[in-house]
Amino acid sequence: MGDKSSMGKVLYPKTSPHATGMLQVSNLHTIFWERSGNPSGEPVIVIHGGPGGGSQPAYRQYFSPEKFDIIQFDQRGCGKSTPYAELQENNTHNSVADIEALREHLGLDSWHVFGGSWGSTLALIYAQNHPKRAQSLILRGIFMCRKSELQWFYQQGASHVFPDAFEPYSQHIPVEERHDLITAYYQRLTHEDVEIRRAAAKEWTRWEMATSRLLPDPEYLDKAEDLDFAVAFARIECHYFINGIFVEDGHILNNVEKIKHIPTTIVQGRYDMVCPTISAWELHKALPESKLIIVPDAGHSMGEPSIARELVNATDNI
Ligand code: STX
Repeated sequence: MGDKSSMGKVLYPKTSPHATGMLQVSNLHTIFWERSGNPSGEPVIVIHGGPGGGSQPAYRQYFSPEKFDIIQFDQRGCGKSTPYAELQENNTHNSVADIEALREHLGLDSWHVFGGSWGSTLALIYAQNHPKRAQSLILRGIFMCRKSELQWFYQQGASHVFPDAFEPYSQHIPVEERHDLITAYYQRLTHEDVEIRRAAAKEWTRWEMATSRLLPDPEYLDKAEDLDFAVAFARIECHYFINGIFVEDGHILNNVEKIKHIPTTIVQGRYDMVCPTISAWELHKALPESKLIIVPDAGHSMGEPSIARELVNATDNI
């Protein structure tokens, strides 16, 4: 596909991790981490999306393997972290603490922080809590997880642009519950019947995959068919969202002063339906020294060539 060959030109070659590990972060949770690139390069922590999306081998390819010591991990309950899809003790505060625990475990003093979508949410909250630890922020598809953003994507807004993809997502829920789809999905994603959980996870995940790119990619849609991925992704996302990500609405902008001094680059696809450009714009306005790049021909995904090009450009020029 055209997409893939142009991604090949944009990204660094595939690499493998030179170290991996499991870090116990509580009595219940253990998180998977990996390290690739140059062990004495500039450290960068890659924060994945969802929450519940997991780390990906391709995320390494956004960084020069000579320049960077590339670290990624699976947040609680997803990827290779255990227990799988666990919601107990799984919240934003624990995730921030896990990033600190990993930094200390690896013996690093500070690092660059890279994250897209929910990865941008968590990167921002992490930096606000530990501003001395974040040398820079590279953020993509800004998601501040406010009620307005959740309403837009999971209830009404994106539905006006993608009514076809929205139909199976909304119709999975009986009419009398459709006024609050996040709550209706939460009930099903946490249901005792595994088949009910899996069916809901598939529709929830399909909706997000179908809307993540300017030009649809069938392979990306198949992620929703991978129920091991979909169950963790949908359950963990929905759990965080029904709890307002465990902070007050507007938390990131309310605390923006704390990160004003950190060099910040924001890469945002103009036609991002999952995390519309208004959030990137508001963040940029609140961080006047940040660099905002609005990519004219892209949606939400970092797998889109024009987004990838800007991200690689940003990491090359850190
Ligand atoms: N969730 C947005 C998000 O963080 C509202 C996200 N969307 N898709 C992903 O993450 C994956 C790429 C991890 C599947």
